[in-house]
Amino acid sequence: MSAPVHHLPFADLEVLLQQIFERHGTSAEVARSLAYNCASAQRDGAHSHGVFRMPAYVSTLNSGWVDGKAQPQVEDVASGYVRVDAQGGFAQPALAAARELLVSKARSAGIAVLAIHNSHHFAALWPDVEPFAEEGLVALSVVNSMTCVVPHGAQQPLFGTNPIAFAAPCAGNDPIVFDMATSAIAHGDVQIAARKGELLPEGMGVDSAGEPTCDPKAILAGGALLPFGGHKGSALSMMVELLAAALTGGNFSFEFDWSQHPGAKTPWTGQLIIVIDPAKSVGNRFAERSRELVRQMQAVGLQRMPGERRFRERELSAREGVMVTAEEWAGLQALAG
Ligand code: NDP
Ligand code: PYC
Repeated sequence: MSAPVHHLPFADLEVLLQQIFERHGTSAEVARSLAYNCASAQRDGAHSHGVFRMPAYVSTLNSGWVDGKAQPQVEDVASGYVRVDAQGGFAQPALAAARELLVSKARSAGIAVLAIHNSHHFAALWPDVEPFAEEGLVALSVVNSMTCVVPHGAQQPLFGTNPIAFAAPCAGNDPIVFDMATSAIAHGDVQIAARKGELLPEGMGVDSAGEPTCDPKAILAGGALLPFGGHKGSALSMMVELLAAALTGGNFSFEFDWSQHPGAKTPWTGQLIIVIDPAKSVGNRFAERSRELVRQMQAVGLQRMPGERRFRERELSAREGVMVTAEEWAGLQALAG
């Protein structure tokens, strides 16, 4: 990545991204939701899903593949179940539309499921779960993406990079949050490595002949990724396909055909979110128990919790502004016209 030259206040970056989304055909509401998500990723140093994604959002919108003005349809299907048809739009506005109902169900029933289908998710997943933990709830989410991962023991790609994100409150601390692709590396990081001319560590992917390769360009040119942790990551990726697609009514990662929409990059799949109110089983003790677990992990030598790097980057961004490289800045200006 080239040297950082801009340090922007978060709100300024958010407004710029909002303008770009609206200029390329989204409603103001969708623009706000996506801009907040993308600016948050940049602020937290989650670079594979920060402003790096903007050209692909724009080419997707211009291709007509996604409806940037979709109005999600929320359905109250059972005491602990909410279903949303995102109407071919983005997943984040669908979550926003259902959020209040989801939380009230989780608080009354103790657990609630949000099943989103007919949706496009092209972002980091932690922004979808972290706010629940900030309200004292536990949240788990999965989303499937686009075929580029070879199931363990198979010869061809089938699964998406299929991330899993989890968030839980922790007394006196930032929430405990992890968010990880079930592939050995996120597709976004492969693109970044290819652009920088860097090699990947071994065990991440194969070339178009199915041979192991460390060359990100070979992976992108007809090759594929591998699941993390062999058969274990592969089983989790399969679970994500089942929960995010089969259960929600969305597409599996291999079921959509975007070939008639050159420039389309956003996977048209589904997303599942499960929200649990820990107060139903342990009163107000859950966050204290979380804290105790962290304490014990640190006592045995743990130096870094998942999520900790992001929270540190967030603090730095609050002090110094959100870092955007010269190249990224020029790209954003061009997209903003
Ligand atoms: P990483 O491998 O970078 O990180 C995974 C998790 O592990 C993070 O919570 C991270 O915390 C934590 N972590 C990393 N290193 C350490 C360490 N040394 N010790 C303890 N914890 C650590 O993420 P991925 O590359 O797998 O995924 C990147 C992003 O891509 C995710 O946000 C994911 O949602 C997104 N993605 C989105 C897809 C979609 O379809 N929308 C598809 C695939 C991926 P920290 O954040 O603090 O670094
Ligand atoms: O980085 O693997 C990825 C990804 C897929 C869809 C959005 N991000």
